[in-house]
Amino acid sequence: MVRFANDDPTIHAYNTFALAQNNFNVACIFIALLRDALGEGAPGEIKMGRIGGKRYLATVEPWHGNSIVIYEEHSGMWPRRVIEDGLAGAHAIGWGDFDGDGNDELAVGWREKNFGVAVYKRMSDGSWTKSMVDDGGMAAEDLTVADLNGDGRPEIIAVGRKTANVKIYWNEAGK
Ligand SMILES: [Ca+2]
Ligand SMILES: [Ca+2]
Repeated sequence: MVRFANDDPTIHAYNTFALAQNNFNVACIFIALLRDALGEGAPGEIKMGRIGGKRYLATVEPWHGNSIVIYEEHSGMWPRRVIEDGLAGAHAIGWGDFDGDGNDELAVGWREKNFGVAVYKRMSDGSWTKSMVDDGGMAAEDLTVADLNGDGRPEIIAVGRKTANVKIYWNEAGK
């Protein structure tokens, strides 16, 4: 189970700062710069992770849509699998080994209806489980994944448009 610190009110207050709407672009530039620093590049809605030594491509389909789709490395055509189809305005994805088991999980943010951030994990039987990271506090416009405190466990950094905020979800897995 991936556990994040966003439910801790102290950490939450310390790490969360509301932005005026006209500062939203500053937050987006921050994310873009962080991505450049990480060499993550573009586009924003197709990202590659690794599970069991295989490459997995994650996409939002359709563009800004409701589904999260995974393409698993395979000889010939890569099989397509819809792991989520109930989102609204899905807009942000990022891979990271959040629980430290050597395999990547997929962080997803969406910005419409019951917006939020969740992490999806591929289980050994091929199914995917969903863990909510933020339920209703982040109308995610974009997110990125980076280890900000150098403990080897990546954090999730997300920016919200409708919620006009930036949050760092500190990764407390294994603590
Ligand atoms: Ca993992
Ligand atoms: Ca960390």
